Amino acid sequence: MKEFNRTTVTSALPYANGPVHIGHLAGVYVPADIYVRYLRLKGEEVLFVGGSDEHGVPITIKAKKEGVTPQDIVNRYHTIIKKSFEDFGISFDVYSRTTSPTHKELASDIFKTIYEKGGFIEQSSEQYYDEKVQQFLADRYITGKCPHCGNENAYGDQCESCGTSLNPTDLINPKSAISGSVPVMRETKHWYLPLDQHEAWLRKWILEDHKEWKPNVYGQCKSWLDMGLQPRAVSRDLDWGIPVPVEGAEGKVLYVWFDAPIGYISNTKELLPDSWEKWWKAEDTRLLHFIGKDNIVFHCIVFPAMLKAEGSYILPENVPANEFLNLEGDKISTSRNWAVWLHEYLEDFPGKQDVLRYVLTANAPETKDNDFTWKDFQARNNSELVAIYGNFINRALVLTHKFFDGKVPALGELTDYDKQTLEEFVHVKTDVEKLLDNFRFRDAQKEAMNLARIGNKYLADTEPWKVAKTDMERVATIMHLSLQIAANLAIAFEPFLPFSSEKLRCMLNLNSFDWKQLGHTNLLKTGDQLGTPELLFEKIEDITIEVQVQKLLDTKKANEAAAWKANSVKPNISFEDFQKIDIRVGTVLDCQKVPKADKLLQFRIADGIEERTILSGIAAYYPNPEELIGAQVCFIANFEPRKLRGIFSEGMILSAEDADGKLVLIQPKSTVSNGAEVK
Ligand code: B3M
Ligand code: ZN
Repeated sequence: MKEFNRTTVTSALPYANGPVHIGHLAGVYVPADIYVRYLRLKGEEVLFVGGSDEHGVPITIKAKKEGVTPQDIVNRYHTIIKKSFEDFGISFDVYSRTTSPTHKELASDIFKTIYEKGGFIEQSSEQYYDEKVQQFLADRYITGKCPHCGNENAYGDQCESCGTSLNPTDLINPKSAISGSVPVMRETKHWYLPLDQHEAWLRKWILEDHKEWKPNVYGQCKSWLDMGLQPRAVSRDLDWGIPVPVEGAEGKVLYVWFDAPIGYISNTKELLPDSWEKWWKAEDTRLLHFIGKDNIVFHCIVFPAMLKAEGSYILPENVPANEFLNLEGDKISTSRNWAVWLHEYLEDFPGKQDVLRYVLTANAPETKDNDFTWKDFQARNNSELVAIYGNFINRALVLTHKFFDGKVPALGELTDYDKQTLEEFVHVKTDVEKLLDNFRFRDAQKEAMNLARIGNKYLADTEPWKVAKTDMERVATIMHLSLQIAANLAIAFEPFLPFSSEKLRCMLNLNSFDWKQLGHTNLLKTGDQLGTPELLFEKIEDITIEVQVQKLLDTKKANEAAAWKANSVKPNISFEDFQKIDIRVGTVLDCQKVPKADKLLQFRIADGIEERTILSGIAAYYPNPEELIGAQVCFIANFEPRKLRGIFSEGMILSAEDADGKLVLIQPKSTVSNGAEVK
């Protein structure tokens, strides 16, 4: 076993192209924060690094859509994200960004070092190029028809309709999303990290030396390694990013996944310009990456290969990646607005950061994807935080104020039941520790809650409010022990529920506490004066939850409507195409049902020259067809005549179809002459 003297904890750098939601918090930031707070309480040397990931194509696409610069976009979201993390008590030592000068310089330097050591290979390949705007096209900037499902708006990297991963060359009729023109193939040169050359040491390092990694992480690495590693391009033809710092690389930037993980290091350097290296280069530093499962390959294979190629950095000791959190049974999605956004949560539940932290940890997607539901949120708040933890603390404090003027009463003789209770709770420290050391945060939090359960049961069983009528000495002992348990709870819950622990610390008038004290019964001294009791948690009513559920239902409705609209938009046509259709106005001379065809109406139309018959499938929506006589309608005059039910139909009458399938005739608002052209 290696000996470590300090720990560098990183948590994935969120893309600064949108706010953060509960999925981010549950998968990465809350677990990382719990772990860091735990180490700090133990008095260990620890550094918690975060920051925003501000490069990459999606940011440029968003900027283009809004007509602003990518820098505007990242400035906006960096501020929002940073504030959300502060609001939720994610206790970063530094939260910076990958557009900082320190980062640009360090990422550049690391690239140069690897380059000079011969750690890259250069390769040319053919890629789509937009001649109109003279630019190579990132995969996301190419759209076309999906070869699998026929969706006309698939992207060069993925079809969002059927979910298939694509290469730009898979698309049928590819088009540049920038100019709309048809892209051409053009040769371009890029730098590749030859992962194949790193495969041997990576295999040993992960598969043999790190068998202790979580099964989901280890398993994913193993399957990547077993498939065989390929060289990966670390540069892109793009104008947003860090320029590739070698000659002949004009117009090329570092691939976002090359520069982003270096952000961990540069943010450390920005915070500690003189001592950053010990956090990244000293052999007695333990490096941990907290991430979501989609980032595993980058943190376990690509980034370590980069660091190894550079030569002077340590490698991660562990990468406790989580699976995903779903929301009410559906995948969280930024583009579909299917999320609980942290800034919105705080508007609706001010001061209730710990409730969300608690629920997200209780449901943490540690070993498999998990689901967040508002009902569960309410239940955990009301029947765990309020009914167990909050209730115990409230009773312990209120009774002490009532019977002993808020002073810690003296401990008398212990009964067997007291001793039994004490025995139960001295384990807590070891139990919680063991779980936290293994990144099992949900079970660790459960143990902390068990401590509150013990306290609650102790008060319920000993009933000091009854004993007070006969034996105040006994009440003193009960309250003394209860207060010690309360003080233990403040410590045990600090990593999980920092706001509540701080509140409790004030109520107990404790100066400070540390992890070592956990499991002891001398945290408060007889005669100590307590602070004013306040409620730690409050009940959440049904109506509050219904509002949240309704909000999601509204989102779902809006999404369905949007999908309906998007699906029905056909590929563009030219003006010439449009001119081929001859749409005219005519007056209905006669209109009746077609016998034995319940959908069809037979129209006799005055078309400006003569009369014609047209059949239309709208009978269901016009139950009294004779009422249409005299009305004007629009019809396609050059629609190929065809026979329906033995009747010759010469044209097509236009109607609009509503979201529910209902058809409504298209009619001019005021009378025009028959035969008038619609254009
Ligand atoms: N920004 C991806 C993500 O948010 C990426 C993580 C970078 S960590 C160096 O999923
Ligand atoms: Zn598809």
